[in-house]
Amino acid sequence: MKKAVITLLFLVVLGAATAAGYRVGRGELALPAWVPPQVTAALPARAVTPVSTEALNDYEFRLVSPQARSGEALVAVELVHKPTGKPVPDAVIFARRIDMAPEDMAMMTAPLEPQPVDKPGTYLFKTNLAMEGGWQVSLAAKVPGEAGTVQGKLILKAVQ
Ligand SMILES: [Cu+2]
Repeated sequence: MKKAVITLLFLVVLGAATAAGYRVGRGELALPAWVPPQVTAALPARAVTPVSTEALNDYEFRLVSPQARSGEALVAVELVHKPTGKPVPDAVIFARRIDMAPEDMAMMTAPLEPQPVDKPGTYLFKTNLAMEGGWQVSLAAKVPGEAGTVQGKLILKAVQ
């Protein structure tokens, strides 16, 4: 009778220890500070959710119009999620540049100032295209819910 109680107790403790070990392995349970570092080092590395950069190939910047009037101009860009064809609102464009790289004049730049726009997924910029010809719009953005960066290089033609 007494032996049966001890066996049962042993099984309960073993079960609890196994469950705790499983949770430590999954990173759900932190090890207490008194566990020696050798033990901590021997444990397998916790599974880290891989950061997918591939997903960002699903996004694309597109010029609403491939041409603009030279001089002061508004440039409208749409950010599209290609698999669904849907515009992507609320992207944070953290880098932007416009220059005449297509005409071998990469040093010739212009302002590219974000403007308010009421169409979700469309991003509007004010610029001044001092010269007719090809201009390259370079953009880098963060998309809500995505870890990586969306980049775009778009060719805009300034016409008279
Ligand atoms: Cu130029």
